[in-house]
Amino acid sequence: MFCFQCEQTAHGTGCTKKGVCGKDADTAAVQDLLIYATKGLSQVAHAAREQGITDNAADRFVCEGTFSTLTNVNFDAERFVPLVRRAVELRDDLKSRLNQAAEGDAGLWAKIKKAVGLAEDSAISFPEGPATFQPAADLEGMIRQGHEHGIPDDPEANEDIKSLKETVIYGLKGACAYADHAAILGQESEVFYAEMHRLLAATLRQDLGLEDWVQLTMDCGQANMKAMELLDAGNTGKYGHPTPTEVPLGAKKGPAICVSGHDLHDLELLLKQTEGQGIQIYTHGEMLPCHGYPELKKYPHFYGHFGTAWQNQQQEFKEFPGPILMTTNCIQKPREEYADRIYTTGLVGWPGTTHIGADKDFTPLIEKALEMGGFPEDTDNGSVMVGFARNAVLGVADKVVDLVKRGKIRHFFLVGGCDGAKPGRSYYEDFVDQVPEDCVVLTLACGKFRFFDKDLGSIEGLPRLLDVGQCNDAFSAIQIAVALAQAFDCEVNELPLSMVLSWYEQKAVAILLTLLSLGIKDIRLGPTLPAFVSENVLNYLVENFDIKPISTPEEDLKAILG
Ligand code: FS2
Ligand code: SF4
Repeated sequence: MFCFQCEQTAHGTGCTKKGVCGKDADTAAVQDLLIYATKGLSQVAHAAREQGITDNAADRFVCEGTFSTLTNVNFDAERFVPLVRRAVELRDDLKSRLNQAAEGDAGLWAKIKKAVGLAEDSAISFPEGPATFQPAADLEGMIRQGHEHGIPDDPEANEDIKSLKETVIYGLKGACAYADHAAILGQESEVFYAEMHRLLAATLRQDLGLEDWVQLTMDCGQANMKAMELLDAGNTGKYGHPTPTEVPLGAKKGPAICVSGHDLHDLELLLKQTEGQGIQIYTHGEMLPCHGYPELKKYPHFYGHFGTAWQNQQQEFKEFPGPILMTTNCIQKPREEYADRIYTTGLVGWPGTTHIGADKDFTPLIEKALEMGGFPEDTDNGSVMVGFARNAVLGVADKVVDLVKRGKIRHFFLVGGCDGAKPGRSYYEDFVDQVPEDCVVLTLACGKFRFFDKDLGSIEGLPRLLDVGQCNDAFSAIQIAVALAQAFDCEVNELPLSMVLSWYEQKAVAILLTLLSLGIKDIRLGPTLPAFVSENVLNYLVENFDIKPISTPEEDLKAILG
């Protein structure tokens, strides 16, 4: 196996025997095979779209398939077998529709060849490879095939093009994850699907140069902006705009269920199914911001938040006296102490763990919660505030602008992103500790758990620590920045705002590409830089976007506040 898609990759270069995340070589191989098959599907889907032939099942499938291969989502090799088969089935269906269309249009194949980068006089219709590949009959066979289609399958290619291709693939994985969540909430976009297929199909082309790849990387950032916008519309359209909300960190006596991941729809279904049963629902990790949504917080048994970031779950879940539902990443290998009460749903998987299927019948969790009895007594562990997404912050925009103009707020810092286990990540907590009192910290994603329960006080009633939401709420943070730039009649890059970001998995890659595609400069990124970024690509980013690795909180604050 070879995988270097996330920040904790072995030795900072690549996992080769087993993933640091727990992914084994067999699962890595079938994930690689699924990506390979999905590229073939997108190659055909892109060509078909150019001729006005679309297939929503193929669109949705590419989102789900790529999302399944994100870090810490699905570790169950068996679950990839039907996915690989489905990719090929959808691909062949689109091919036969193209064949039918060509019967009445003699010039059609010339157009199709152009769309997939083949010469007009080519003897074949699609390049050999994933557009023609046939899957093996069983998992063992697919694992063998997967070993042939891993990442370094292009030894002749230019290092920088390889680097940008992988960047686009990882960015797309993140964007597809958001698009999948959005589609579940009824928000889809032809514009996004067209870009998704075009970009994935482009990763198979041999005729594109470095400049093309730089552009495709920016296009990927824009596609992710669209995906985050769709998800924002899905979340706020269905559950209302988040409002500032106090969330208890303690416990209420009685049966309890803990929900982790990112999926608001799963949470809503669970809240409905547990109504009136005396069970309290707790969020974990990236589900914390759900407490701010009016249509979720209206449930009286949606109680509080348990634990911190995903990488602490093996310690923390042992202590939770009830079942745990994983709706998306980030799942880690369940420890024996709680292996019989952790459940997966949606695209998440861990071998041997009970999976709640598409019927979303949470009865096994409800029965488990009632059987276990939950917390023996009420406990008070303080609280945190959530719900400072764009609507809430822009609702007090006049006040914010006034505070800046009067010199009461000197600077804004967006400190957030994905968390991880490396010790160097204490930088973010130390950074927030040292932010001067006349500055405001906006935060989002699971990186916030390094400092989410700190009391930073307020500036004339405006809290100094504002939780914007989940990682996808980077969309909200961008809207806040754009609105502030309008209020100050300046560019976003001229605002007294600095972004100090942490990355871990591919959603963070997608968000970074979005920020770059919007022209945002001077981002500080840590704890280390991605292994898949080549030296020349890094130099390009530094020269054109002034992107910087984090140094120390002291030095970075001094440099920013000058
Ligand atoms: Fe955190 Fe994990 Fe949110 Fe990432 S809970 S690292 O998937 O998407 O961010
Ligand atoms: Fe390694 Fe990350 Fe890939 Fe897991 S997802 S195998 S930790 S690079």
